Amino acid sequence: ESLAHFDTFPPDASSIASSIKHHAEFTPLFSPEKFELPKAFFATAQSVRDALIINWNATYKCYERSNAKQAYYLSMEFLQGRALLNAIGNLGLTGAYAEALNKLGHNLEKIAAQEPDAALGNGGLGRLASCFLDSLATLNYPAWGYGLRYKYGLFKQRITKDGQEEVAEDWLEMSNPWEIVRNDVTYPIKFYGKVLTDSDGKKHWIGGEDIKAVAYDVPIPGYETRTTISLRLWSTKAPSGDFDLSVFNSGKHTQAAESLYNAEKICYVLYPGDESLEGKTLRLKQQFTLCSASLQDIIARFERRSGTKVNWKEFPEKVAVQMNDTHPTLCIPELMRILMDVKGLSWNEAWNITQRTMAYTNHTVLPEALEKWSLELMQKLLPRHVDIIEMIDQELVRTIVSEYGTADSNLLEKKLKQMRILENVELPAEFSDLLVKPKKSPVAVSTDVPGETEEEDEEQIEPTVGKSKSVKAIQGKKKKIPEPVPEPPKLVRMANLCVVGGHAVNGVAAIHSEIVKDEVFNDFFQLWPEKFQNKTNGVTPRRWIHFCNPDLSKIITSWTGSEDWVLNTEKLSELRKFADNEDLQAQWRAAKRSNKLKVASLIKEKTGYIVSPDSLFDIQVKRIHEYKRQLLNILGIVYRYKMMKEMSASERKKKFVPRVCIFGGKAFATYVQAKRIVKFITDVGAVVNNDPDIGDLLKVIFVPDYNVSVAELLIPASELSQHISTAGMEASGTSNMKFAMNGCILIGTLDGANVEIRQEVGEDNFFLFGARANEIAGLRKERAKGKFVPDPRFEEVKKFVRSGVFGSSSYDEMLGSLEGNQGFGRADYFLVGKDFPSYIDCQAEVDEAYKDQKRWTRMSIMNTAGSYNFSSDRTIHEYARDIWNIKPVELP
Ligand code: DL6
Repeated sequence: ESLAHFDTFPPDASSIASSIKHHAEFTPLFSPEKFELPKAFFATAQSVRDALIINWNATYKCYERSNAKQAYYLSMEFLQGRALLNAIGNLGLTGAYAEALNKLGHNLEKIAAQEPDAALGNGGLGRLASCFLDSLATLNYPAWGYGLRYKYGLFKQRITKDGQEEVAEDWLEMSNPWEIVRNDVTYPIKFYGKVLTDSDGKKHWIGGEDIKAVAYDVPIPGYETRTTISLRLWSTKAPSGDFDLSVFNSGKHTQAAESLYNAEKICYVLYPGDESLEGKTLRLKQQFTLCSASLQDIIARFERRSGTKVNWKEFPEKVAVQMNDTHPTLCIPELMRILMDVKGLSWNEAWNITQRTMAYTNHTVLPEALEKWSLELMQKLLPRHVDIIEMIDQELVRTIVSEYGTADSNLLEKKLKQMRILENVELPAEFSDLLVKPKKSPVAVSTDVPGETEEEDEEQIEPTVGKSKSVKAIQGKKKKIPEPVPEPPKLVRMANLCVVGGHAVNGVAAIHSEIVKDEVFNDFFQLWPEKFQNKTNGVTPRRWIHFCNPDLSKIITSWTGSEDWVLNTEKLSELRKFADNEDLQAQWRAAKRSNKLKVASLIKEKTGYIVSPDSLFDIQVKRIHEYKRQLLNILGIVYRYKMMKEMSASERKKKFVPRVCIFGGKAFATYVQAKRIVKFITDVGAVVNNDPDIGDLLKVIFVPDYNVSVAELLIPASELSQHISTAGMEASGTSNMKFAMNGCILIGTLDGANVEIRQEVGEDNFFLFGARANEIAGLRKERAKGKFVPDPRFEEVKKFVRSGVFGSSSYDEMLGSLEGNQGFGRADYFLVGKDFPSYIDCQAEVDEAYKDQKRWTRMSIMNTAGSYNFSSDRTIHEYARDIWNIKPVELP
């Protein structure tokens, strides 16, 4: 094996120092005369990459030889964050790198801070994918991640007096030291064109637009193992020869480069705005690029490893593909297409292989994530895939008809309506007589008032992220003027296709998986109960305790007797027996305080506010969304502030503990209501933080540009964290797991993984409030009937806001969504008003508990101890055993 520029391997500090010096000199990224921070970061990263490549090559070689079954995790999002400290931590080289950098006049922490976050994801779903990669490598599972290499990651968030502003995140500006472009790994990707059938009935997809996908590989090292797996990210290019030199020379420069731009723009941004047809087309092209390039790559590997005799039936014994939500659904028709049209298999053979290979994870019950694509658009862009999808739909119709018979045509109609992959599309001819057809009047007219029927109400009010339309849609009832009803759009339901085309469907927390079975896919569950599973999410304890909270990590190691807990988190539960030990408690509090000091400096640097490290640090960080209810949190804070103002100084000191309420999170650029909430939080902060009556008793901070690196600072410093979604709406949450691991106590509803966390950490160590998931539908109905009597404290708070305390800004639209009686739509879909009283009562209990620091520290220790089950290692073992059927392969 080559040792790159190291004298020894694993390298010692002096060998590392010479490797860093080598890269500073020979990696041509910066001017030669300087060795300042950016250059030192790059040279360090290049040196770490050398170490990773040594293990990476060994891993490739070993997998090629063993030809074991591999899992492929396909995701449009990977939220990797920074790689440097994680990589040297996993390699066990942190001390050696710190020493080497000291020798060279640098400091590891400062060098690490130079790295931009790789933010190729939005939030939980993308970060989960990254945690899974860490666990897959650590546990020696043969696996690959596949995604897209977006030029611009998730936008940078600026907070101004007008609220959130989005700025492009040019994370590749200085190049990316971790990636290796594989110019020899490229695949053709086709769009548009037409399908021809030859005399043998074989289909040929021809013409159209051709581009190529190029592989960029990022090494993913496991912890305390040599296994280093790959995250392969696709970038897009025009095929060589597409630059039209004669057109360029004739002066039409833009036109000459048009096809280059058309190909490259596919990977420009994560989540291009999709209000326009162009935006939708681009997003569909992204999804298809991911699916097609990854499958061609997987198939090429399968064929190469099969040698001269390829047995396609064995494909599912060598390949497991996990679709991370519905975004990679096109894998199903694409695998069918390749197997039939390129490899010559029959429909039945291809379908059998596809179903046994594919599996789907559902991450949300919100309708916007159950993607539906316009059939018309898909037909234009991917005509052969639509043929295949239509065939799958027909087969499904046959199955439904044979399952439910034709005797009860109402039942059959209902089942077909709910289960078909194609929506608003006529039944295939052979079935068209089965159902009674509605008589068509020449001009169909609607006399419905939007929002009048239960069903429509639900549809209308659920805000669709990224669609400012949702706000308009809830503005008041229209008059009863008959309107011509346009033909409903023909759609492809991607989630239904996933359920039909795969062998496993899983939710991401116990309660969520039950909702998936009982509600979202109930019809499918009745038909194929064996497909449905739960895989409660997890997070990697390496990044989320060991590396981000070294002080706590040392304490855990010393009280559990070894560092074993990093790989076997069950060991964390041993802390329970020391929860009341005074020495442990003192060390525990000291670690928390030192983490709080770091956050206090971060807050000062980012916002200018000064906060006291002796206050309770109360944190809510996540995407801004109405169902996550940042509005409940901030209205609770406003209530606290109002009470404080009404009390004497001594009364308020007695009643309340000093708190720093920290928010962080990004609102989707076109999600108007979420942006209003961001602005409101900063407006409240501007008043409260400058109120001399209040001082340190209450501070409200919005940390701008929340990302993985900010989370790594905030979570270790947290004492209370908020997971307060309307019950039944948060699929799992994963930050709740990270907070609990770091000894933070959760306040939350019985939603997502909160339910399981509360069971594990103990009811006494969790602040529970709010309506339960099974009550929500009933409460909404009651609310709609005007039966809800709001708590007077909720009314007072809204009145207080409207009185102008927080500025002249009108908060009518924001507050109107909680009332529904002012032309802003139906009342309080997310039940903020309903849960408000139990929330503020629960917050009062938090104050009481915090006053007793012994009790609080005990609760904190019990949270870390009870978090052992939420390691992504546990989750990955379950996927490997129950869905992928893969086994670890240890490197020699
Ligand atoms: O499973 C990861 C994560 C969950 O923890 C969150 O509860 C859930 O909201 C999130 N889902 C999405 C769905 N987006 N889409 N599509 O991000 O997944």
